[in-house]
Amino acid sequence: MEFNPEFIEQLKKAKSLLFFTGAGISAESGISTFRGKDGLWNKLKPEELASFDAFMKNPDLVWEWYQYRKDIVESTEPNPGHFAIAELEKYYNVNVVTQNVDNLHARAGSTNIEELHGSIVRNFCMDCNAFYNHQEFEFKNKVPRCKKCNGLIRPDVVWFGESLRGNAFPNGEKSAKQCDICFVVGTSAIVYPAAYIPLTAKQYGAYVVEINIEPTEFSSQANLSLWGKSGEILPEILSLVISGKK
Ligand code: BV8
Ligand code: ZN
Repeated sequence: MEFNPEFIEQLKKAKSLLFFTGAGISAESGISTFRGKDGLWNKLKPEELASFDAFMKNPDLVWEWYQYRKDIVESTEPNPGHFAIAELEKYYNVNVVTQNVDNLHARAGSTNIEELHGSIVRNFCMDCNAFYNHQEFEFKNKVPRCKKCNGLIRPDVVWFGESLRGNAFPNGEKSAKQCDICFVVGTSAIVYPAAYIPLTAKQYGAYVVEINIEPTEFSSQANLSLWGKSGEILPEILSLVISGKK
């Protein structure tokens, strides 16, 4: 891929990069996206399963769905897109702010990661907040109970209508305000408040680069859109940097 001179110039003078990622960066790892043609949300409406009410109405069904997704996630590997971002830490101060719950950025070796919507490999008790991480539970289709208080155990993901937990969003905002280049990778950027992150980066003067296989609602906000698969484009950007054209 030929990169435009302005982008190469921006890469040369940049010190800190922000990668705001969505399901598209994990598509090449075999994890289906949400809104793509075989997307998760084509088969069912988000609020039907990814919401607190759905869990209260039928905890076993919601638990089984997350165990099914967790098994897929654990049987896949990060792809060259994830690895390129981790590798760029050798040349820049890199922050990853992701909507993905698949833990693949961490498995690829990225160190500064904010998981805005949590992680599918972590679980906690809804009553006493005891954590149950990376554990195999007896039944995949029966919601487990807390050993301490017998409360329901749920996946540590943010459901629709729930506010984001911990400092992931404020930390993400901070990185957005400080970055020189903000890469918006594999996301339709329509879920809020996550989608405020790249808008904040733009507002604070970052050079915004979208990487997607097709235009999105965010495309008009980007300084540059690179059309194609993130698992192919990100390694090319890495080799551009390594080949000293930095
Ligand atoms: C909340 C975890 C506060 C669970 C997820 C303001 C305006 C409008 C609506 C709202 C608003 N504020 C709040 C809302 C409601 C809602 C919302 O935003 N709804 C949307 C649908 C309009 N937001 C919330 O509910 C949030 N909470 O606001 O709470 C509050 C609290 C109390 C009372 C009032 C307010 C919580 C939202 C978090 C929900 N949890 N995930 C789980 O995973 O099960 S969201 C989930 O869906 C993902 O995390 C992600 O965020 C989103 C999916 O989006 P993408 O990742 O972008 O995936 P998508 O498939 O859409 O796109 C993939 C892209 O990749 C495509 O563009 C495709 O072309 C591209 N692609 C594909 N292959 C490749 C590729 N690109 C490159 N390479 C490839 N190979
Ligand atoms: Zn408990």
